[in-house]
Formats: sequence, C-alpha cells, structure tokens
Amino acid sequence: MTPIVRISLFLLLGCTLWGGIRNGGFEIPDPNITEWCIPPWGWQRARDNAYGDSYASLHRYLIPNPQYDRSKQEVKWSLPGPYEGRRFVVLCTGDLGEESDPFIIHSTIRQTVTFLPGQRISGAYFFGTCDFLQYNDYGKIYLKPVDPNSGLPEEIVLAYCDVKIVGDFKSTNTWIPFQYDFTEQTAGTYELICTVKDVLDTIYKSYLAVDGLSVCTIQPGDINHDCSVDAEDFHILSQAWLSWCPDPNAFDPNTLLPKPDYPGGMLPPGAVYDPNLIDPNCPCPQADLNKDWFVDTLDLMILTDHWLKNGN
Ligand SMILES: [Ca+2]
Ligand SMILES: [Ca+2]
Ligand SMILES: [Ca+2]
Ligand SMILES: [Ca+2]
Repeated sequence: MTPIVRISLFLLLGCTLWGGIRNGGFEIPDPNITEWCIPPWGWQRARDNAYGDSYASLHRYLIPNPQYDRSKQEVKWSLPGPYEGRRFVVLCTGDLGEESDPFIIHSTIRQTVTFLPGQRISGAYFFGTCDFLQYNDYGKIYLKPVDPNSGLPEEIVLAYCDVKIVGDFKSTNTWIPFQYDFTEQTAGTYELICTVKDVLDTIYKSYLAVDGLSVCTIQPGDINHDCSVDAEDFHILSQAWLSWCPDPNAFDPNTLLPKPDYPGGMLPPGAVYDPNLIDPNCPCPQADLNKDWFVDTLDLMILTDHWLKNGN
C-alpha cells in the first residue's frame, strides 16, 4: 500500500468512525467481495437461512425484479438514485439468486453504536414491494440495547413502512428522511438494525433502501436541529421575533389568569392566557432558545455566540 493510499484510507475510515456509525452513507463496499451483490463494509449481515447470508447490496439506483406474473404486471416503481453520495444499501426478501426467494424470509444488517445525550441520528429510507396486502411485508430501522438490563427502552423504532402503508405492489414516492434525538434517558449503546421481512408468504418480495445514516451533536442555537447554527436558524428566529409563547399549564383554564402557585416567575404583570392571541404557526417555542417564553435579544445572543458552529 502506498503512503498516499494509506493516508486516504485512514482519512476515509477516520471520517466514518468520527460520525459514530461505520459507513452510514453506504459509500464503502466490502473489499472482500467482488461478486454482483456487494455488501457494505462495516455492517454485520444476518445469516439464518439456507444461503447463510442476506441480500444487502450497494446500489446506485434500484429497479425491482418481480419474479411472478402478477407482480411483473403490477410493479411499476423504481428508485432513480441515492439520498446522498453515490451509493445506498438495498435489503431484499429475495434476490440472492435465481432460486433463492423461498429461502430468504428477511435480510438484515446491524452494527453496534453508542449515542450520547444531545446527539441526533438521522437518515433516509425507501420501501417498495412486489407483494400485496394479504402479506404485509415490512421494512424497519430500529435500535435495540446491547445490554437488555441496561434500563434503556427495549426498542426505539427510527423508521417503519409496510405494504399496507404504500399499497399493493407500490413504494414510497421517494426517500423519506427520519431522525431521533437522544436524551439522558435514552442515550446508550445499541444495535442499529435495518431489516426487511416477508410476512406469511416468502415468494413475493419487498425491498428496503437505506442511506445517509449519520450522528451529530445538536448545538445551542440550532433551532431547526440540523446540527449547524446558520442562516436557516436566524430565519426562524426572525419569524418569531418579539413573540410570546408561554406554557399553557401556567394558567388556570377557567379564568385564563396565571396559577398562583406556578413556579418560574416569568409572567409579566397582568398576563392573561388568551389562546386567540397565540399564533400556532409562529415558531416561537423553537426560537425561544433560553426558554423564558419570549423571543428577544437573549435568544439572538445564544444564536450569535454559536454562529456557524457545527456538530457534525
Ligand atoms: Ca450514500
Ligand atoms: Ca413477501
Ligand atoms: Ca440549524
Ligand atoms: Ca427567550
């Protein structure tokens, strides 16, 4: 290996690892496999079927391969390109070979990831089926604690789709983005699992495509929670400028006057909670960064103090 190749590989792998998820963008193929179905590097594949493997292959586009007459006529969807970068992963409940379909009930990939409080996982999926509702195949991206006794939630579903949601022989229209924010209660070490499963029948198959999985840290001042503090956040703050968004629980629902025992001391004298005066479309609750129920220079200062900070 030349020094340049070695440095490039180090940077590539380093960038991937710093993101928290190995090869979450599914750009790196498994270097040990050069056949037509090339799985992603960094992910474990389920092997509990007669083929001892899952259909988990990197694609630049996806055209389904219906095998039976009815789905050959009815399946008209395709996925023209990745959500990000140049490739994405496709999981399929068949497709490992000409005769493989009945042997593969699910295709699943997984890896272990540790998430910290204040971090966000995001990504995108696409689900398409050659099956119909009598057999409600599904695709799911979820987290399962590595230690079942850790006190973490038993399962956190990040994304889910099935035949019932998209319709017989159909797909989601395009990539569907998803995200999840970790708190003190939910931060921990999980198996990150992407799976697509046949339900009842194993002949008509379904596909789950996944791309752009990444982890970032939400910064103070990041109003739209995309992990960077920039003009988009400033725009939201300006939309809510000088608006008031008190906690409705601070007021007596009958008199609309402040509850005498409500702690916080943030109510201006004579405050009355009139729901008609609160604009539900105003992004005040998001833009109120210091949570004093008012969007003003104190919130602007938090934003400017972290201007152009990036948690990626
Ligand atoms: Ca990608
Ligand atoms: Ca099926
Ligand atoms: Ca932002
Ligand atoms: Ca505020």
